[in-house]
Amino acid sequence: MEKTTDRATQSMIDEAEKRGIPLVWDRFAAQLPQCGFGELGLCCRHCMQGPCRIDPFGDGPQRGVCGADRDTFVARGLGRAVAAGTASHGGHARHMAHILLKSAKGQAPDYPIRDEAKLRQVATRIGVAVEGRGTAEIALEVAQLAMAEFSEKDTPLLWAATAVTKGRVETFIKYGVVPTGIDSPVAEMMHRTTYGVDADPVNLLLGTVKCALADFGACHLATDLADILFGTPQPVVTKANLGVLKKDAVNIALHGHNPLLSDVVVQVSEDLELVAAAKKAGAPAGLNVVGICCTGNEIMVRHGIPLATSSVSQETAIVTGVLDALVVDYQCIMPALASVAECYHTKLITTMPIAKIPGATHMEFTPDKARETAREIIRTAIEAFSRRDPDKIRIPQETNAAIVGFSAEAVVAALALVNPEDPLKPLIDNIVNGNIYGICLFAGCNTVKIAQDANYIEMVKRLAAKNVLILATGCASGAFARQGFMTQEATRSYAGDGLKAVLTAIGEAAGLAGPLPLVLHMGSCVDNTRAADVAVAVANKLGVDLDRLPVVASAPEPVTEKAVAIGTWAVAAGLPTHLGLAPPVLGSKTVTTVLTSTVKDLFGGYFMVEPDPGKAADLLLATLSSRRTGLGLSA
Ligand code: BF8
Ligand code: SF4
Repeated sequence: MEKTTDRATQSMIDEAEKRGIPLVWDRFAAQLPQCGFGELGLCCRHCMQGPCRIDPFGDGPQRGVCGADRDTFVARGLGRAVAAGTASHGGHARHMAHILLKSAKGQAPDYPIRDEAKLRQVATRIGVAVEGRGTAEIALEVAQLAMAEFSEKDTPLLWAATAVTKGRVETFIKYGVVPTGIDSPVAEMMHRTTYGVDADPVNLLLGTVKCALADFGACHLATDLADILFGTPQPVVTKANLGVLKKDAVNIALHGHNPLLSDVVVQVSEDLELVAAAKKAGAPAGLNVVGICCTGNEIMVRHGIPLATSSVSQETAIVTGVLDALVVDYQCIMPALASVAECYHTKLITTMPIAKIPGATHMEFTPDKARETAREIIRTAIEAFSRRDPDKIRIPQETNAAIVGFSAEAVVAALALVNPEDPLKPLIDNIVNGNIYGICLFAGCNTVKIAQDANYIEMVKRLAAKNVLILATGCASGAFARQGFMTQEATRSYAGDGLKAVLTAIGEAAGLAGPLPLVLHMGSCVDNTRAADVAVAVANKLGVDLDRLPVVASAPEPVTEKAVAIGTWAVAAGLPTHLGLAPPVLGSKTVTTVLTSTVKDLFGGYFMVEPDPGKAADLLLATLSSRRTGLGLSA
């Protein structure tokens, strides 16, 4: 099977094979055939009377030892996946809230408030008074409210309820899925899925939606607070793919999710003393900071830091032989990085107390010593540089330019250049007249089960040709950046005439001397809420709810439990959501039917699973067409 569509990644796979270094694809091959029970969601290990399995063909056992049936198995499994995803985004968000609180109290000098406008905007949205108040005072109240989101309250989660349409809130109340905390739905899901609690698949699925809406709140909170502390992304030109690593520089890759450490490393990497130290160590180009995965996206959209690679291909950054330090925080970090790093001089550095890896060096990050830790990390990288083995250097030359940094604010600002009085009007007019047929948000990962980027490339070409405006986050963004779809050339080559005209009008107004890029990079996975913000603004302006908009989502190469949580809130938000791989639910017809069809009657959104990217694009186009018809627009 083809492993990747990317030449640079392929050359690193070949190099690793030559050196006898196993990568993710080799470990996957060693797992085949994977367990059919697990694939279908038909195994349960929730108590010690198990593990239990249900025979998918109906010959063997149809119930676990306790009597749970296939529907309960599958619904419980999905619920726990969403709970894990929510716990991850919740952990990330809580971390941000702690630092904002410290910052507001003057206890975190390394974290000043960099975006006062965003602070005031968020404060106003969540009902904090801003008139006549100073930054620290507002920040303190916002941070206190943020902290309060994590425990159980008797009011809806602020960061969810204030960030969706009124209609959505009513729908969520109607079906009893309003989260009143970020952590409590996670705990509740663990409770209701333990031995002998909830056995009703539909009840479990509604609990899953509630948990996913807590995930939405957590993601939104993380994005808002990151913008307040580090700045709201604005368009910036940068590069992506392994060719951003430099032979003549000390290369430091930042990998994981939370910008708390990575942003500070970027700031400190400009320290002239450290740059001089790198040069003195024999690296004439000084320090070269690059990103991997969502931490990479965070610093890419805020500071234009180039993205080396992402997701499934993360190990290949080490195989270049020039990665001096690989600094990780948490989530989506393969433990295998340690064994690959062992074959090279690369220093793998873990930084979070909850995310250590055997074989890595742990340099604990604490907010009161952020800059100090960042300096120490950079010095460690400089030291490692001197141990490079020249025989092992193989840097692929491929890079693509990428125009990134399209926060909701940046999108509105760009539109305001076309119509200052009413920025959303040009977007809505063009949706109405069909120049923009609809909007598709690409999110999620790259998986070892699909040739890397293949689905993204095929789908984006088909959708853009039919004038669908493309937004992207997370490793979907990584794929499009690496493959050259975040360029003006991509717009010229692949956009349909209507879309091209709109992107060109906005790009020219923005002084880009040409169109906006074909794919708008909105940020990391928590930043999917930026896309939701745009959709909510459009819905409010049109006076319809989200479940009627010609907006769809797709995770064509999904991997993680976080992606399952995000997909679930997208569905609850009313978006038809495509997955390129089925999660482990196919063992239950009931659950599968609820997720792909019944849920539509409740929330308007639903899941579609289609592995073939061409067919998936057609499916999304047909969905957009029926949404358009529903609004009385030309299909
Ligand atoms: O949160 S897209 S592989 S890096 S889970 Fe992970 Fe998937 Fe990438 Fe970002 Ni999102
Ligand atoms: Fe088996 Fe029930 Fe225990 Fe699951 S909870 S392992 S189905 S006995």
